[in-house]
Amino acid sequence: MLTRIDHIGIACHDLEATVAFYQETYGFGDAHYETNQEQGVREAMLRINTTGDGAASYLQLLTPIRDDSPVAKWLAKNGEGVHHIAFGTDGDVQDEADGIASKGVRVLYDAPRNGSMGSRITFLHPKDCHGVLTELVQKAGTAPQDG
Ligand code: CMX
Ligand code: CO
Repeated sequence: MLTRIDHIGIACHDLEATVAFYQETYGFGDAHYETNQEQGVREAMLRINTTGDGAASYLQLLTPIRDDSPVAKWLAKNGEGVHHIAFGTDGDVQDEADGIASKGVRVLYDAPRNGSMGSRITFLHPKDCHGVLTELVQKAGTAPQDG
């Protein structure tokens, strides 16, 4: 089941300045910084609230580290702004993706890839989701093999 808004992904040019904006304007706390080579981004996760499924909701601020990354392409076309939304699963993310694919929505990856903070992620094509790039997230520690 999809049980939370895991995060909202926001593309930006200057990661530190954008983090500072969210902290100084809204009072959000420390950011978790990470580079995801495969996705071609450096990112900062700002936790907004915990959720009823034992996880949390975040803002994911993203800046590209390569010109050919999806976020670089999107920024060049659209400028800064909301890039994607991410729903969190309470179980196996591939099972969720398979269920959604069976309804005719294109899943972008054959198998889940690495996301923020040890999570496993996949994406749904925005053209099949009314214009919204949609990510599915299984947080670290919820894989069946992790108990
Ligand atoms: N939201 C909504 N629509 C989007 C979009 C987005 N983020 N990105 C692209 N599109 C639309 C474009 O506007 C375009 O529409 P039109 O044909 O009507 O102009 C269409 O999709 C094709 O766009 P494109 O610029 O040619 O881009 P690509 O097809 O090369 O790539 C996508 C699009 C979704 C397949 C690619 O961005 C992707 O693989 N995304 C998943 C990975 C990702 O985004 N990683 C970064 C985040 C990492 C993380 O969250 O951890
Ligand atoms: Co994301």
